[in-house]
Amino acid sequence: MPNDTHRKELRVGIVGYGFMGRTHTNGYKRANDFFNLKYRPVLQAACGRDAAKTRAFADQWGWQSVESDWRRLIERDDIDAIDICTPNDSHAEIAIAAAEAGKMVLCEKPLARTAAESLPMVEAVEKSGVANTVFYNYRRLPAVTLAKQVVDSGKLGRIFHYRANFLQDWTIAADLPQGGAALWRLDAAAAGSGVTGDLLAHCIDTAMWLNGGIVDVAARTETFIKERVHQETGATQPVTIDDACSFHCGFANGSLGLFESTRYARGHKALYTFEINGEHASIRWDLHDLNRLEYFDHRDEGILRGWRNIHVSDGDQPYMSHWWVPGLCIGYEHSFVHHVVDFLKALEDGTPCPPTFRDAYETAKVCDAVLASARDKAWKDTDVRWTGS
Ligand code: SOE
Repeated sequence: MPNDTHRKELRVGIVGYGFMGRTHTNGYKRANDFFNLKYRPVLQAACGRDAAKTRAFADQWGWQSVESDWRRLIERDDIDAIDICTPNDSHAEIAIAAAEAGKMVLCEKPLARTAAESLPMVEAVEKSGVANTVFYNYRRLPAVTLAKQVVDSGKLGRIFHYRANFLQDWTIAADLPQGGAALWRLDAAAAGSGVTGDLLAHCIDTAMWLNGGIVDVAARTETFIKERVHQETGATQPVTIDDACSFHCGFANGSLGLFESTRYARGHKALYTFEINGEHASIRWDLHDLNRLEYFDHRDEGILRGWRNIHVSDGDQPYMSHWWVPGLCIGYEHSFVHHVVDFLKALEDGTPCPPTFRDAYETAKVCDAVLASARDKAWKDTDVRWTGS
C-alpha cells in the first residue's frame, strides 16, 4: 500500500455544498482509505455563493479554502479538477469554462437541462481533452455492477424486457413551495424538467449501460399540482415540471422497455427498481435492498428452480474485497466512493471514466424525446448513438 507521499495529488475544487456536495466530498475522503490508488484527491477549495454556508461546509468536511465565485475557482492554478454540484441550470457554463481552462470536470447528473444544452459541454471537454465524468452513481453499487457482469456474460440469453421504476412521495403536499434553495428540483427553469431529468435519467443511464441504446419512446407525463408558491418571491406560479412520467420504449437489441417515475407514490421515498427478462434467465434489483441482486435461471434443475437472492457482499463480487468481511453490507454513499475510485484509476490508466459527458449526452437525448413524446402525444425517435460505456 503506497503511503501518501508516493501518491500524485488531484487538487479538487468543488462548486456547491448541498446534498451532492456532501456525497462527492465523502467519495474523495474515503477513496484512498479503502483502495490502493496512485492518485490522491486533495480537498483544495469549496465554492458557493453564500459565504457563511460555504465556510461552514468547508470547515465541516475539511475543504482547505473557500471561494464565492466559480470563475475565480477555475482561474486558480492550484486546482486540477472542478466538481460541479450546483443546480442543473449552471452546469453548462461552469463545465465549459473549466474545460477551456484545461481543468478536468466531474459533474453531478443530469449533465444539463436538455441535450441541446449538454452538447457544447461534450464538445468543450473533447476539444480540450480533459478527463470528464458524470455522477450517475447507481451503476457503482456492487449489486448493479454485478448485474452488468451477468448481462455481459450472456447468461440471460436474448433480452426481451427491461423494466424500471423510480418512485418517491415528497412533493404530494399542495402547500410545498417551489424554487430556490433545496427546492430547485421543482422549478423547471433551474432543473430543466421534473422526474424525467431527476429520476428517470438515472433509470435510463443504467438501462443503456446494461441493455444498449434506446431507439424510440412513447411517454405520458402529468403535473398533479398546477400552481405553487415560489419559495423566494412568494408569488403563486404555474408548476412547469412533470410530477410523474411513464414511457414505453424500444432498445436497439429488439427488447422492450417500460419505465415509470413519480413523486406522488405515497409510501415510497426512493424506490429505484429494475428487472431484465431474458430467454434463459432474469435479474432484478431494488435500491431499498441495495446489497442484493435477484437471479432466476430457467436452466436450473426443475424441482429446485426459483429466484436466487444473492447477497452481494463477498470478496469476489464487485468492489467488495475493499470493504469489510464477507456478509457485511455497504450503503448508498459507497456508490460515490466507487465513482471517485474509478475516476482516479482511469486517470492512472489514461482511459475514460464512464459515464463520460458524451454518454450522459445520449441519456439527455432520451429524456428530451420522452418529454417531446408526452407533449406531442406521439412516438419519438431518440437519435441515440450508444457506444456501450
Ligand atoms: C431527488 O430527490 C434525488 O435526490 C435525486 O436528485 C437523486 O439524483 C436521486 O438519486 C435521489 O433523489
